[in-house]
Amino acid sequence: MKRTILVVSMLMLALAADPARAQSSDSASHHPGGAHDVKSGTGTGIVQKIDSDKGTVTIKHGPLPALGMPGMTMTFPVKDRAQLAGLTPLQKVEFDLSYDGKKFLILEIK
Ligand SMILES: [Cu+2]
Repeated sequence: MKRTILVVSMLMLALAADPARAQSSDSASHHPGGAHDVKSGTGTGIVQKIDSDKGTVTIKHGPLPALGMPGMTMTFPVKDRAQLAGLTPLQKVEFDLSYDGKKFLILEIK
């Protein structure tokens, strides 16, 4: 009798754990890299500094309401370092920015 209770409770634990695992792997396959959490927006600003070694650009940007950010100067990594090649300090730029909850990334800058 004791053994039956043990088996039943283990079975219930397994059933309780499984749907959560199935759900998270299902979500991962539909949204690779947690894409459903990524916010993005377009901004404009003035290039302050370009660091081609680090692959970053510092921009004095205007407000980015889509990302809840007021105007400020900040350094962004760019997705493709080749995009830094055409930039010069004090250049006015337009950029597409994404934010995955941890990190900002410039997808495109021109
Ligand atoms: Cu900012």
